[in-house]
Amino acid sequence: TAPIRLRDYRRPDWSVEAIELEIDLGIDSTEVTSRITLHGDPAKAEPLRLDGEELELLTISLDGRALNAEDYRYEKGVLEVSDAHGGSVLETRVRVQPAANTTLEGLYLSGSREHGFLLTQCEAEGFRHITFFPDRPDVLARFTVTLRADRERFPVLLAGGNPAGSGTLADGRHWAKFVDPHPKPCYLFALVAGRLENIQRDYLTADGREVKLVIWSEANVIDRCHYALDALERCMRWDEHKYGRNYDLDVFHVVATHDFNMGAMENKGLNIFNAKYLLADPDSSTDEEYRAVEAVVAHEYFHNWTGNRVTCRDWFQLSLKEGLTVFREQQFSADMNSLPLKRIEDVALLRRTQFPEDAGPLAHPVRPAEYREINNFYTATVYEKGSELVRMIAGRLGQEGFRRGMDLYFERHDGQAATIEHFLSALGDANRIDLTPYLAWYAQAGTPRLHAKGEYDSARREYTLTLSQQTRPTPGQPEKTPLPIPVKLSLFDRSGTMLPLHLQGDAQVDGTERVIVLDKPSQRFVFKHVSAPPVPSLLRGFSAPVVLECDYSPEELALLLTHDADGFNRWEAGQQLAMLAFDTSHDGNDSAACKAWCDALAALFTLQTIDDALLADLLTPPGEIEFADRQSEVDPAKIHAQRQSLQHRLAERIGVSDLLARYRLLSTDSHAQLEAASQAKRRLKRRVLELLVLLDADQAHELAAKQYDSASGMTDRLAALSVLVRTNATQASAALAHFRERYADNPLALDKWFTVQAQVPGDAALAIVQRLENDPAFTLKNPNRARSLFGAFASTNPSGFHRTDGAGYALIAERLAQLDALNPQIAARLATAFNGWQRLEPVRRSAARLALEGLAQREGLSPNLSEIVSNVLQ
Ligand code: HT7
Ligand code: ZN
Repeated sequence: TAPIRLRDYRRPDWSVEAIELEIDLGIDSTEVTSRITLHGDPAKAEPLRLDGEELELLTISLDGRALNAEDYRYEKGVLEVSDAHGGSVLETRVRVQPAANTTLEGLYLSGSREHGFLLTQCEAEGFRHITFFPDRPDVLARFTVTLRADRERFPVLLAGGNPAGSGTLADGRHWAKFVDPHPKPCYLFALVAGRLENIQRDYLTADGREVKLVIWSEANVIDRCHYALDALERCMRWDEHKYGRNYDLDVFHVVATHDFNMGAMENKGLNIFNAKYLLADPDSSTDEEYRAVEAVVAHEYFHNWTGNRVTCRDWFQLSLKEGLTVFREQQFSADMNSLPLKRIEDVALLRRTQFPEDAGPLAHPVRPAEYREINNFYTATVYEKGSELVRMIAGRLGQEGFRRGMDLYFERHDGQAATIEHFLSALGDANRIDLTPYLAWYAQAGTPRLHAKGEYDSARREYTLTLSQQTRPTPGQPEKTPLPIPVKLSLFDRSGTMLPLHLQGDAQVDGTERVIVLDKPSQRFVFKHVSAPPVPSLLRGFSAPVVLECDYSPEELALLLTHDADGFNRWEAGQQLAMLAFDTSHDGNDSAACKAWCDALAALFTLQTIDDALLADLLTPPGEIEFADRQSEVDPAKIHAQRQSLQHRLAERIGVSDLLARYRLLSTDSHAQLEAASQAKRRLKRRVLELLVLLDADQAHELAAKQYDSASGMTDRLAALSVLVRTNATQASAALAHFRERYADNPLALDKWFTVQAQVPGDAALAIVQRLENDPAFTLKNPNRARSLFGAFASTNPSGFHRTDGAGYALIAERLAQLDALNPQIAARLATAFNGWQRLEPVRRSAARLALEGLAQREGLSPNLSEIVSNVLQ
């Protein structure tokens, strides 16, 4: 298929003022009657063309007149109708088959035929699987929806908008009607029908609206929805306070399902969540999962303004809603928890997922110029890098300026389908600043390298910082332009004190931290009155999504690791130092960097003045994927071994007795509590155990087994299980068997059981995965379960997946083909695990190529999987 291009965008010839849907729900067969009131000028317009995929057309009429075969044509996903004009009402009746739909797009069944429920997923182009419509985000219509179904089988009927009546029908059936007063694109349509329980709460918005907040789930898990309801209330208040945004309907429904392709969906008034991001309880959720629930609830809620009230003109603008909403969620989570810890978590995620994407064959701009399958563009680049772009711009405007800009954005574009240009214009106009130079960030793929070189002139007491930037070519973009890169910085003296900054050209001293902007290939910045060679702390808080290259000495990095007041940069100095240690330690010889890293961390460990959670993060070197990202020829087994040896050095330097003493101290806490201090203790305790096992496996295994048995919450239990399983302890099998039985009826917990085993490092992993895929609880049909095993293996276990014999690749290629026949979206996403294969060492590289080429040649691959496989192979 030909790609769809941004530059070919045309306004729609036809729009839809209103749509009335009447849906007769059944598991095997559902009939959808749609009446759309058209708006358009047929004199100028192309004939009316509506999208519709695999719909069984039962009847069709225009302005009350049944159409004959010559009046319309339905083929290849398009319904063309000849005689429509502005004001025409087109009525169609179609049949769809929810139970047979394994793609989890459109209308489908979650759970079993007997007990499951029906639901929809329409973003990006799922509505065309339900009825005929111009399935594009710039067609906004008023939705009226009537649902009809058997009352016994489907006692709960929900759709987006406000409730507008319900009643009884003959033959045990009933109906419910919903009217959405806010025009919306069809990707925000949703319905849910089945046997569901709820918890609810009244909420009064700041502008005086009484809203019912209702969370729905299957009966057996409704008790695990309370945390999400609390989180929802928190984020609603926060959005009122921080952005002046109020909720705008009388009800807000949220529904949990175990069968979902992504994390959650922001359908207007009826959010639908992957249960993984809605359910939480201490017995089966880790601290990290609690935070994820809070974050995803907030993300979806924030979409009500950034995505729903102001939506996207076309799917190229996806980051307009996603990048901005990720940013808003990151701000919220930082406010609710800890700013530096959240920043560390987000930057680590960016480096693990987005940097490799930007450095390989799948690289694309935050606003792609073309796509074949839009579902393949819900990427780390659009989401995470997109958020970093908003953060840079927000930093440029300052807190008040950004709020002013956002207010203007909402004022100008409420009820519209907007573009990234609209967003930048509103932010810029509100602050009289030209933000158009930032558009280049949206258009250019690849991670810029920021090179920094400092020179000290003792005679003039000047420090000159030369910054330069370079972005490597990416597919289809051989040439790169310089971007505006805001660099937040401070200078430290050798005792670790921050220096006042006298930047040449500035009228006066500007504190001890400031932002300088590099917007040329190279620029010099001169700092005056500097009495001794300083240590620069650059890119503080990760002020731009770039790779910083700076020739720091180990001592300089150790100084920042010990003294930097910016928690993020402190962690960053440790990461850079660990990288240096990794690069310079060979054959068991400790380099100066390795020594400096271990010494600095051991000192911080002993001091006990640092927050437990931050200390846990400081004690964690970059992950294997991050190490691989810096190498031109990658040997994942070697990287794993080298990283292990680095951690071994650190453990030795701290010493068994200090580690043990700290472990015992941390074990005295009551572990089921959610308070930040308790969470921090659990995080550090896990890290200490992971270091201890490198020094004294037997003793650590005993402690882990005890921790597993006595754990009062999932965080401690899973940490212990993971240490036992990954280090092949004799106690592992008993713990695994216990876990398997204890959580037999809890799919989310069981997913963790699959994952922890799929992450066993090295060649042992493959046989484990092969055994587990034959477990009766394993199924490819459920995305969470498929991800918990194959996703964990292929995307998070490099030393397990990348075997020299290619058996990991062969297995995944085979399963991709099977998965593709069921659910192309999930198959395509899993296939991105092959990203970066071109940089593997030659033996693995040819094995990976063989597997990919074999997959590419298979008949009948979906457009989703074909696009990823062919792009990865480039
Ligand atoms: N906006 C939502 C995207 C989404 C999605 C996209 C493609 C296929 C299935 C999907 N489910 C949800 C999620 C979000 O970013 O909030
Ligand atoms: Zn989103």
